[in-house]
Amino acid sequence: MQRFKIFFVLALLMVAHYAMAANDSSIIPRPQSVEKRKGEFTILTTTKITHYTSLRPLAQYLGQYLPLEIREYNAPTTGDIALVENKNLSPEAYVLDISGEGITIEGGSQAGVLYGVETLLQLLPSSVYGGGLALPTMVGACRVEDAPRFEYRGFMLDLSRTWMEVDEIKLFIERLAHHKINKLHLHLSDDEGWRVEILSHPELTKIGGYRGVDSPVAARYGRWDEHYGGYLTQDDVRELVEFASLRNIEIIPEIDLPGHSHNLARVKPEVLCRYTPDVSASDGYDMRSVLCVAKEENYALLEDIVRELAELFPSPYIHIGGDEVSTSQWSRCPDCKALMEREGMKDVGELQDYFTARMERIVAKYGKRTGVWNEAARSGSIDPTSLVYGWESAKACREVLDKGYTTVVMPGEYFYFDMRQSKREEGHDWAAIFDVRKTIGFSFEDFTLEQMSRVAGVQASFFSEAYISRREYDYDFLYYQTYPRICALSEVAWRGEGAQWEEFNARLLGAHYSRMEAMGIDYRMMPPEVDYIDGVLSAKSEGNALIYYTEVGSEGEKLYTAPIATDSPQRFAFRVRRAGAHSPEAAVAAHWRMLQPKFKITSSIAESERYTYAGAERYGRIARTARVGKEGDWILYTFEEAVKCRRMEIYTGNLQLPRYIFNAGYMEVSYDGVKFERVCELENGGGVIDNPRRAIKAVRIVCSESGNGANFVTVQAPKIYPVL
Ligand code: TNX
Repeated sequence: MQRFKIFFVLALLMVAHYAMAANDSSIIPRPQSVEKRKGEFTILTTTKITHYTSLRPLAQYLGQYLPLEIREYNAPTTGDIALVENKNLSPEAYVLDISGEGITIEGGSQAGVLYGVETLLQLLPSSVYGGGLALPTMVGACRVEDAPRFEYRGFMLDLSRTWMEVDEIKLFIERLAHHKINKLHLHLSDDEGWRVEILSHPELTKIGGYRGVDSPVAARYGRWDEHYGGYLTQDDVRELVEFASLRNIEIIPEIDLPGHSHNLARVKPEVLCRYTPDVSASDGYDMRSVLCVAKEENYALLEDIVRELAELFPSPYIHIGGDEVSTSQWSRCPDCKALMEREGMKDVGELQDYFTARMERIVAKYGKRTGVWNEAARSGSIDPTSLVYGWESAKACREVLDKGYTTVVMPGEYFYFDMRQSKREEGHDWAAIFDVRKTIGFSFEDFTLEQMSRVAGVQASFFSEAYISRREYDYDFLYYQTYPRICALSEVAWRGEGAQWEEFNARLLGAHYSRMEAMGIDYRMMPPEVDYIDGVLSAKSEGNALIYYTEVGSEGEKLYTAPIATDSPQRFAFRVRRAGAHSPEAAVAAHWRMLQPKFKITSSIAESERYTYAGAERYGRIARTARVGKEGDWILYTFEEAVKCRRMEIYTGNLQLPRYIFNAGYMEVSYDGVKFERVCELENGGGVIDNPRRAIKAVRIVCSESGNGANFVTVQAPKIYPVL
């Protein structure tokens, strides 16, 4: 019996060993060099973590994952995991040495040691991330020598549009650290919310931290029926800064100026340009969102803000925004015009340079440098020490690099993770529709050596206006959008180049999906491949993940176990699931077919001259009303011939983005064009009729709440799903 037990344990250990051997080629980001060696080290419950005095916090960090005794390092001893600083290495470089005798992690600084620790965690069974690692465990002998290509490896979170609780931000930071990201850019102000407490102006957060209902800040995206928001107190900021710093993540605060300042202007209307706005189409709502650059009081206010931010955030940078600044307000403002004359400016656009220069001086006064979005650097006249964030395109990045600016490369088409990942998923599409394959394919090959010498690094972002309305408090969507795209970001930022998709995907499937699962990340998976051949419908998934399917007209999801013989393949849709992760649906093309019957729009609101209702009637472009909706307003869709369908959706607002909508109201259906019956309340500006009992002749949506924070309503063509 005893012998059998020993055999069993040995067999288990061998299995563990082979599983591990697979792991060391699946590290993300891939280290510069991994040298495999013979043998392995066994981590026992009695193994100790020893550390240089200065590395105690890091030893404790490792201790959260590997609950071992922690001791100061004295001299090399066998059997320990030693954390050592080695000043011969560059600060973020590390050497991870695993032999039969023990594990040594040498780093050029605390940061380097952290990255050695992160790599070690990836070499262990993935359960280490969930705190569920059973000891003893073995790790194969090897020597990893590694250092990042870029000193800036960032991620941006937009807390303004969608608020996140401090504990959730911490969790997000922890997961970034596992991917060796070292900057967290916090977008702390925008039109929709002010998210950092400024003690000298508490109203910025007391009022500007919330929107909707009785707030002067009208909600523009979702959650109109709720006093929505939150903000970071200065104590929260200090806590986050400390938490992030242990994980080698620098937090860079951004206050987006002088555009994107609608929120600030609702709290302090005096920051706006001095002219009477035309509010006739907006139910009295003043929509101006750009600060007046001619008012001295504005610079005094901004100095108060900068002074406090400079004290709160140790980062050498304060990002002052500078994107998407409309000059229409400045060109109507007598003070701005007078300023232009005084300064001899010919073009109203020069006022942005003037503003940036003033802000640079303020920021410099408090010992910091400015970060700006690429538009602010276009003229080439801003401070040469500014850090420019190239977001519009790779070309825009190269342009600012050519002007001599140090640039963070983050073109939207690769790194904006608010972009939808395939045609029918949620999210923006202005930059591109892309998934992780595109991000991992990023390459600097179009950048010259000269340009490369000024690339600070790479960043990705999650802007959150499309997120707020549908998914607030639902962090799953945040992770679905950002992972595994962040894994690809990590690779590009650490190595300075992407990877072949097949090779990278093998790392994801081989180990990283499991790691993410243990971390608690509900990432997005690749959809299954669906085939319909000779009357048989089949689906195949990557890595043999379980496939589930739905069938139109039957409830719930079923596990797919074998190909389905059917004459109606269009009735089925498949998706992959694995722990909390899932893929979008996949189906044969006919599943997605939509009807486009002829219809007419009539409304109690006149149509916009430019975007007429006829545009939507042709299923072409979206149409607009000439003013915002008021209580009792309606829009009526009448079909030339009654439409038989399985589902009809009618939305106001932009496609994929509930902005410019009927804030609240209800939807009515008519089967004869005369009698209407109520079907539902509007949600996010629209309503849905599922399985109508007869052919639909007309649908009416009725507004029950005036205003939407804009001066028009967007009218879309109906979405009509055929009976399948
Ligand atoms: C552009 S990125 C913006 C943001 C939006 C984002 C949506 C940038 C500097 N401006 O205001 O949220 O697109 O993808």
